[in-house]
Amino acid sequence: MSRTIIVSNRLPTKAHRTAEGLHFTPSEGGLATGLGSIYKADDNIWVGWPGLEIADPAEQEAVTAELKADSMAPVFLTQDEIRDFYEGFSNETLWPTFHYFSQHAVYEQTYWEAYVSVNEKFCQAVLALAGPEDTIWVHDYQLLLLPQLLRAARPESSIGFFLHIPFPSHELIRVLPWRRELLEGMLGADLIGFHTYGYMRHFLSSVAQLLGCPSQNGLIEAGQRSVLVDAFPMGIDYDKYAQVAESEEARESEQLYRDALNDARVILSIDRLDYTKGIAERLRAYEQMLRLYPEWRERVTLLMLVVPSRDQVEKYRALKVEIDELVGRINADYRTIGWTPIQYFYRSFPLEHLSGLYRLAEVALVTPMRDGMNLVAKEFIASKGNLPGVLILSERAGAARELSDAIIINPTDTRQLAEAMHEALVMPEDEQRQRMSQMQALVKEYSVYHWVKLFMDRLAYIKIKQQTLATD
Ligand code: GDG
Repeated sequence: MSRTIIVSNRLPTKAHRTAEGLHFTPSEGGLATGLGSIYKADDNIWVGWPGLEIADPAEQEAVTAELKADSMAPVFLTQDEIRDFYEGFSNETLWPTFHYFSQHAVYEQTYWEAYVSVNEKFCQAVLALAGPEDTIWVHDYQLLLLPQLLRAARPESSIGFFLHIPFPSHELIRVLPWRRELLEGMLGADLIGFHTYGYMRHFLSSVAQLLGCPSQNGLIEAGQRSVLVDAFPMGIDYDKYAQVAESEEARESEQLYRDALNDARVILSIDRLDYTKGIAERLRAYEQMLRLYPEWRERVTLLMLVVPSRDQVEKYRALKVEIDELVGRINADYRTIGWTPIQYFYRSFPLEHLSGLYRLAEVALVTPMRDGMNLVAKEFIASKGNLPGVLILSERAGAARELSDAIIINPTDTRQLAEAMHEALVMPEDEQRQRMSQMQALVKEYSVYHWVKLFMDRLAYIKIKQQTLATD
């Protein structure tokens, strides 16, 4: 029987070390919940790193047994691999380059070597589990070499690859010293998926310009093989978010915040700590809004959650300091005895709590500089039910291609963003509801389940098509 093997850098569960030993909690994020629908079905397996160094062989064995019971297979990374492959090449080379922050990118041969060897390590882990009939679905920028490594070992296998971050213009890709190896690595897949047609076009042009591989209608001629490239905008588990928002816990936490904020209007901002998310720019725009429209002082609060992320990487530490200082200064300049302009939390919240905040907020600010998709925008919409609310969305988030009923802004245009906040706060309720229900219909229909099915159907289609092309 054929199975699906999902491979991503992180498993959908995270290991934590406490005085009592290791324990596991679910990872945050859409990938884990979305693919949860398929990886637990049948004999499917999820291969990935449990998010922590586990060096002791006896402990590794125990963890492997525990995760196996939950259809997961761990890949253990050493401290050096975590530093050079994960923090290094993945997060200091590829992440900034693919998000148009080339000025932050580090080009370091030892990082590259670790990236190659960890991709090989993942390859061995997958080969140990996957039979020739199994479908292998590789995820994201940490594993760009894996499709080709698997292809070399299993020429006939069904291999899919999905990139969760933007694919930038070939002008950025060509800057990378290892651009050829990275593109060839991806081309080992039968199907390569992106969130938007824009990313897909950039990929096709990189492959044409840098590898000389032509394509037609998304079908690339890569040597003897045909590789299909397509756009699959990722969705969320709509019903889950809609249900949690109706729960007792979500309503309680909504009320708790409403009372504590003295019924002020709430603008919500939720992100992982990342320079791509436009957090500092958003704060400056909020300050400008308070300056331009002083009538909102004492009547509106910016509720800002920043989830700690990659805090071993220097750029992230510097960003944290910048945000701390900006929040401190804006609060000091504008606060009154009964009002704090920005309520800032640097931590992760449980889902029910998050859901309460989605319910509470009248305006959600999703204003990244660059973002593959952005699931927070979709979660806000799914959580709103019949409540009004306005989404302010950056034109540089993948989600902007679908959510045209949001107020779409350019995140570097501080003035435009400040005006958009005011516009959102004064938008008539009828208009809010109309825009919201249109976005809800779309997010509900194109859920994560739909996304998985579409990808799997296309992968099955290209395998059949390859056979007909080969016999023609
Ligand atoms: C990458 C791409 C693409 C956040 N804070 C808490 C929490 N979250 C959850 C959100 C959401 C997820 O984390 C963040 O997803 P995003 O899509 O917004 O962003 P990335 O983490 O950068 O994800 C992105 C995505 O992959 C999928 O392809 O959309 O563009 O960068 O689900 O709800 N969850 C909990 N507590 C928090 O405090 N429980």
